[in-house]
Amino acid sequence: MTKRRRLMIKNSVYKKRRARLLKKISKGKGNSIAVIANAEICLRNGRDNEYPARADSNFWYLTGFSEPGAVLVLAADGEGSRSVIFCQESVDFVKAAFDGDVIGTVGAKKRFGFDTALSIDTIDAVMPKMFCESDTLYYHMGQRSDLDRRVMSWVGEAKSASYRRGAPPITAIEDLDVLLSEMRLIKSPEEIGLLTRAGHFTGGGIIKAMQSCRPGMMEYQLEAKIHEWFRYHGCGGMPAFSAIVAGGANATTLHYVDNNCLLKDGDLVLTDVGGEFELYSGDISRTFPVNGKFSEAQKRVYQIVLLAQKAAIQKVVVGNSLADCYAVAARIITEGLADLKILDGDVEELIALGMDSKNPPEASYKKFFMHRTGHWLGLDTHDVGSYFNSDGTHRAFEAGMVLTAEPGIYIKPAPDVPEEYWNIGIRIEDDVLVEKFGEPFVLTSDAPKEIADIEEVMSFHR
Ligand SMILES: [Mn+2]
Repeated sequence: MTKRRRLMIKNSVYKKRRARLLKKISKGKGNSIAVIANAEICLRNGRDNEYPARADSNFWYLTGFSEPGAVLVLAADGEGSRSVIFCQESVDFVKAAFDGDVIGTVGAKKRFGFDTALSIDTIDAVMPKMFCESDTLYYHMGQRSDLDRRVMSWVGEAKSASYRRGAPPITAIEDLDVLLSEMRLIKSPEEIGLLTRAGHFTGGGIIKAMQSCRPGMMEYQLEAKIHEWFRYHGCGGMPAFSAIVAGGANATTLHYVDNNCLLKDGDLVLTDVGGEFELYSGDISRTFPVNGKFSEAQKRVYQIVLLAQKAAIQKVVVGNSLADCYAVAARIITEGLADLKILDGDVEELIALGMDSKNPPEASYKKFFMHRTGHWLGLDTHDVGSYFNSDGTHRAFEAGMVLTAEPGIYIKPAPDVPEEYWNIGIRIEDDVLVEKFGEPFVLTSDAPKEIADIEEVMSFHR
C-alpha cells in the first residue's frame, strides 16, 4: 500500500494560497500565527483496521499534502512570513514494509515547498516557543476537542514561559475558518477543472445506472453500478457522500440512504449521488423510471420539476442569490401542482404562505417541496462559505462560485391528492458555475434529464 499522490494541482498553486492566507492573517494584531491540522486516522474496529483516510479540506486546500495527523503552521512577524509543516520523520523498516514509506520531513520540504519541515514528534516542544513570539492566533475552534485542548495547552505554556517578553503572547484568537471559507468559496480555474471532472464521472455513474436498471433489481445493486463507475474512473475510494437510491415511495423520504428495497416495475427511482475526484465533490440527482418508460402521471410531475430546475439554473448569474433560484422554482412548482389539482387554492396565496417561514409547511407548496434549492459545492459537498451577508440578506453570486440547483416534488399518499400521483418523488440536481459574464455553466450536463433523452439511454441497452 504505497501512498501515492497525483499532482493534479501544481505545488505553486498551494504555495500561492498559503501566501494569500499569510497576507490576510498579517493584518491581525502584532505578530500572527495560524494552525491548521490534517485529519487523523480513524480506526474502524478499535484496534488496527483503518477507515480510508480523507484529508481535512482546509488542510488539503493549503497543502495538497495528505499525511494524516500532519500540522501546518503559518507565521507572519517582523522577519516576514513562513510556513512550517509538522509531519512524520521517517518510518522504521518493519512499519515501512507494512504501510509503505512516508514522504518525511525532507520530502515535504523539497516536494511541497514548505519553508521548514519538522518531525511531528517535536510539535509539543516547538509550538509553545512559536506562540511566545505571536500576538494573534488564527485557529478553527470547536471542530475537534482533542486539538482544541492541545492548542490551548501550547497557549498556556507560551504564556507562562514568556515573562521576558514585554507583553504577554497570544492576546487574541481569531476564527481561521472564516478566512479560509471565504477563500474556498470562489473557485480557481484549477478547481473548476476538478469539479468538472467530478461532475463528469458522477454523470457517467448515473448514465450507467440508467442503462443497468431493471425491475426486480435491488436499490443497492444500482448503487453498486454507480460506485463501480466512480472508482473505475479514478474517483476516491469513498464517494463524496452516501448515495441515495430510492425506488417508489422511498423517494419521498429526502435523505433515504438504506438502499435495500426492490426496484419495482412502474415505479420511479431517485438517485442522488456524488463521486469525489481529487477530493472535489460531484453532486447530481436524477429520477428515472425503473422499467425505462415514464407513465403519463410521472411525466406530468417530472416536467414541473424539470421546468423549475432549468429556471433555477438560469438565475445562477452574478448579482442574483440562492433566494432568486428558490423563488422561481417555488413559483413554477406551485403553479404546476395547482394545474394537476395536487395543490388546492390560490397560487399567489400559496406562494406567499410558503415564503414566510412562520407558516406551517402543510399550508403551502412546502407540503410537496420542503427543502431549499441548492448549496455551495467544492472540496465539501455542502461546501464552506456564508450564505448570508452580515445584515441577514442573501449573499449575491460572484464569478467563480459553484452551487447546486436541485428542486423537487415529493408526494405522499393523501385523500386530497389524486391517487395516480401517490408515492412519486422527483428531484433533479445539477452543479452550476457562476460565470463572470452571461449564462451559467452547468458542470454536470453529461447526465440526461429530458424525458426523451432518459428513455433513449434506457432503451439502448435492453
Ligand atoms: Mn446537493
